[in-house]
Amino acid sequence: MTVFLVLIVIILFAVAIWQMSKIYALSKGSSAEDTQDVANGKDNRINAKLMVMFMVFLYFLMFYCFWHYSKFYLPEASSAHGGKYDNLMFISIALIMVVQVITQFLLHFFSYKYKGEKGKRALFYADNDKLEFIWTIIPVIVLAGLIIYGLFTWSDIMNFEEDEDALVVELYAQRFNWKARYAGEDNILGDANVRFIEGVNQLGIDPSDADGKDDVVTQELHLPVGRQVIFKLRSQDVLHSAYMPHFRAQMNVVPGMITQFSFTPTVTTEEIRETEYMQDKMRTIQEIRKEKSKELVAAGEPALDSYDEFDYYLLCNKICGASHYNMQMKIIVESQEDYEAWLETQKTFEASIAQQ
Ligand SMILES: [Cu+2]
Repeated sequence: MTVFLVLIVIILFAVAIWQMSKIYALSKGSSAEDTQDVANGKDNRINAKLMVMFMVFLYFLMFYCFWHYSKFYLPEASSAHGGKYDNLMFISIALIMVVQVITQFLLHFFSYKYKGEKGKRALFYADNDKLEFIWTIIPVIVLAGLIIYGLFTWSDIMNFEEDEDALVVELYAQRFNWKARYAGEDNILGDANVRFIEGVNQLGIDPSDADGKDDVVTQELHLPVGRQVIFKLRSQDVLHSAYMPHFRAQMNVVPGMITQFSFTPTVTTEEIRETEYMQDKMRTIQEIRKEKSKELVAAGEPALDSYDEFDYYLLCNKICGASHYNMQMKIIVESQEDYEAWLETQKTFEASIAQQ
């Protein structure tokens, strides 16, 4: 690979030198007859046609990408704010798309229409205030509108109001896993510091802080549907990023500080499994895995495990080291009752310290 890159650099360098020498020769002012470097009518016609072909290629590429990659779209958001986020994204893309289709056409079609021809001279046209005003004011209004709309959406999502019954959960990032800490009966997370990390106390909860005694540390993230969750994010080592794509949520996890994000889950794990989108997706994945298993078995290796049910996941979205790709935690959205029943089965911090 390195050899290949070095070769490309050398070739590009040689081309640059060659082109520069040509420019130098042209600048010496040799007469038009004794040089073949001045474009003639045929060259101009070829270049004009190439411009149009390039435009067609770009349009084709655009449609192909939409058609081919649209199957990778995320399903409808599973959080209350997700729809606003998706709207902003959709409007921005639609706008960019319309503008680029028009400007690409103008750029390439004009290069074709006004190609160099013998005897054709450019019209000297100094300026036109009205035209300049129009093509300045329209982008100003459209862009300002888009930016203001984006800012409102951002502050709507980020500057949330705390519901009275909001659930406080800490997400703790470590190379290369996540842990969740529930605040317990009092709904207050106990103080924590990296200096308290010892034995089972992997999150460094302050043993002398009464608020921390009923805290519950878990390996899975269970969320009650329809209830606001406030995430407090902490990292033990390097920069991580808590990414929950189905809930349209992402927040950096920064060592030495607590960041936060809040959303209200609206679709349970059971419900999203039932959707047509997810059923289709699972069928496709199973087919791919079946093919892959056949290949593996043919090569004398064990087949892949079966993969039957979709689950939400919390992923790390900052490259934090060798096993970054596998840094994930299962999220289960369920009814308030199921959530409480599950939490009952988990040990409090006090109990796990006593057991140690
Ligand atoms: Cu990470």
